[in-house]
Amino acid sequence: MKLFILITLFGFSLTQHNPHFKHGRTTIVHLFEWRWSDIAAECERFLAPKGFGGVQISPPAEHIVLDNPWRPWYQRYQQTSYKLCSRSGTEEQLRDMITRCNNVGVNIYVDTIINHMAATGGGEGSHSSCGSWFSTITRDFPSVPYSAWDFNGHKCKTGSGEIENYGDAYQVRDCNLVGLLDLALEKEYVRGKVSEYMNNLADMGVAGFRMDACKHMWPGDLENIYGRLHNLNTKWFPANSRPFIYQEVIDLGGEAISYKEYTPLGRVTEFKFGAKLGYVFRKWNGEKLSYTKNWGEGWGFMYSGEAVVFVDNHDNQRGDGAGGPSILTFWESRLYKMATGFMLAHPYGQARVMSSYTWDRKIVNGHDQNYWQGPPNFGDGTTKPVIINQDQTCGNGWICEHRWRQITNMVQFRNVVNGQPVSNWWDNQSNQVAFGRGNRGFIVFNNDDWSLDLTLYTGLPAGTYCDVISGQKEGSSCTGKQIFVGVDSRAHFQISNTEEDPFIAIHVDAKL
Ligand code: AAO
Repeated sequence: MKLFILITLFGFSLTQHNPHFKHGRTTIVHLFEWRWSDIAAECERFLAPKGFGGVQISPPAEHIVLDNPWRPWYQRYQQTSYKLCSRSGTEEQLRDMITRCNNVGVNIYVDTIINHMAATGGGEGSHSSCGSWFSTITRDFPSVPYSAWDFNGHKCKTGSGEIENYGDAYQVRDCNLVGLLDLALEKEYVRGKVSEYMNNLADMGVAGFRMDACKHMWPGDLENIYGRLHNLNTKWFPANSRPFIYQEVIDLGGEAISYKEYTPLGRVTEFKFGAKLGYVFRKWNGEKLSYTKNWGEGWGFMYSGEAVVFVDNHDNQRGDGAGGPSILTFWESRLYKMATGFMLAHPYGQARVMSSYTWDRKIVNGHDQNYWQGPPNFGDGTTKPVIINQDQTCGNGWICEHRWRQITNMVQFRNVVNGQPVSNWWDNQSNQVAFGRGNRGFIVFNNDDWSLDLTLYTGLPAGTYCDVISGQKEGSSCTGKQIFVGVDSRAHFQISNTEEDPFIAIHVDAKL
């Protein structure tokens, strides 16, 4: 019996918690709404050389095309079939991207929508990305095919057919989420179709799946579907590798459904992480950076090995999908870089970096009127390519946070210190903190309104190190600050509160 429990715990479920990174890499970047051909190029020219572990891609399946509002990003969360042509490109381009990214050791994780199809208001016709006909009126999606039988209508007990109360687990799982036609995942036929879709992607070489809207699916249905998935393609992954599964469950507490129902099946998005981190760096609600001494489980987060963490995601960076006003985004770049630096320096959770595009932000009464705006496009709705400027930042409206030097270099920091515990913690009981990761790296933050000027024990071997925030190591010199670690492992740090980036990070791979 004990052996059986051990096998189920470690043999089956925990394998789906493993992202299968290569070459000691540690971090996922969400290239939100990028075209497949741009992602392929980015894997080769930037992500692999800089040490990114993988990319979360936007949903690749056929989706509705909406006119009102005009081509919103969220049309991709309303699928009309499992054909692989989307706003990001064709099936051939998708396959080419997966191959090229795998060939340089960068994994692909697919944003996967199996809870629902398009929404009730979607009408009928062929306004979908591969031109497939569908009807949300009669609930017909002949290109799958699904028909009315395959949806949950009858099971939902609310008058509107919608989720009306998040305190009722049955409504949340059996009714429509914002009008999205809810699939009957207990049906053998539906389970077969969604797993066929996922297996098609697994066979093409993806490393795993970001499972959308898991709160709205019964864990038993998910367990059944995950159990049908093929192992990863052995062209790029060791035999018997299970797909990495990370499930979107928004659990800030106070609802009927707990993240705990999902962690045995795969990892889960920890939404408390970004919300709390926002409070800490904004110094709202009396929060202080020094309170992060027990960051992680000590703050009521799920177990580190179960969590996927992020400062912001594609929903809450626009003010939706949980997190609230504390969420930091590229719009507040100074605090955002610090918060992302903190996430990447700290060992808690599987980190995901957001990479965004800009939109005409217009906040009225706390709501962004242009929440819906799709990626940079040519006016006819086709997505503009990502262009790379002289200074390695992106153009054409793409923000590319992952290319900001401070963030890229912290992704490398995380690789260099991987496996090392937090060590040599120091704080001033306010908003100045420092900590190391064993004898591999050390970071110092000053989020107070006064300067930091002191000598700290780093745990690092003696030598001259390049700060990877103000610059980096290039050849045999530093382009930014230099930090001298003495034979006693102590070093002097000076950070003015008025600096562009009031933090310093050093690691053994950036030693002269
Ligand atoms: C669009 C329109 C809708 C329209 C619909 C159909 O916006 O008005 O009815 O089309 O025509 C995306 C977009 C949606 C879009 C949809 C379909 O975000 O705007 O709808 O595509 O095109 C819930 C779910 C969660 C979901 C989140 C957005 O639980 O799974 O809503 N996220 C994923 C994706 C997302 C996508 C979908 C799912 C659908 O990441 O991009 O939608 O595929 C509470 C609950 C949460 C709930 C939020 C809703 O959160 O706990 O479970 O998330 O409410 O905002 C405090 C609370 C916190 C609460 C939060 C509310 O912080 O503590 O618990 O407030 O913000």
